Amino acid sequence: MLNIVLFGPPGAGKGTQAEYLTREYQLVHLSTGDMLRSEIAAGTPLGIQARQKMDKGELVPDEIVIDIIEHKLEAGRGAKGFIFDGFPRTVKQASALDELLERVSTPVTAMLSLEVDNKELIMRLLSRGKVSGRADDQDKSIIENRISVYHEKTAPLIEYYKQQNKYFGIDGQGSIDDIAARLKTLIDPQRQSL
Ligand code: B4P
Repeated sequence: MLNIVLFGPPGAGKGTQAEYLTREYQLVHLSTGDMLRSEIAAGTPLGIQARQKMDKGELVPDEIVIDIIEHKLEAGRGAKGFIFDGFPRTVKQASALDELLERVSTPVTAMLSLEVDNKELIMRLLSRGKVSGRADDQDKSIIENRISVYHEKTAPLIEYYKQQNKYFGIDGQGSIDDIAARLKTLIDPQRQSL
């Protein structure tokens, strides 16, 4: 199986590029952000709990997202592989993912980290906020909090995957097509060696 962790700060282009990779390699796209927003839209107890965190730019508790991913992995049995978009975001989530994948005898193939400078991230998110209606994209101080949460809790995963020889950094600035081509150049050799 081809299992890609698509990584990067908020607004790096994870969701955008995941759509392309899902089509290109016929993978199952698992976006924890999208899943949590569906729970919010449905008004479930989980959604109400998640919203309190997301609207402030904080991470949703590990237990909640790990549980969601576990169910989705079970539902995706028989897939060619998965794109993990926005998951894992903490070391606890990363080790839970390793354990969950071990159960189905398939590891993470590669962690692809989109690198974008803060000024560009803020600009992209504020501009998405004008059309998305997402509360976490409309306020500069919430966006800045998301970026600092990324540096504090999520960026340490770069070291986690470096230790497994699975980390690949990619320039996440430029046109969406150019970045997709950069990702493909990295993924194709990984895929051939599976
Ligand atoms: P997510 O839904 O994962 O979203 P994101 O970090 O905002 O951004 P993403 O990186 O996918 O956006 P994209 O660049 O595609 O998370 C939202 C919240 O959910 C988190 O803050 C957290 O509270 C919670 N959450 C989610 N997963 C969690 C987890 N595992 N644990 C705990 N909490 C979790 O898009 C950004 C914009 O940039 C778009 O408008 C896009 O069109 C534009 N763009 C993309 N590429 C571009 C390019 N090359 N040039 C110009 N613009 C570009």
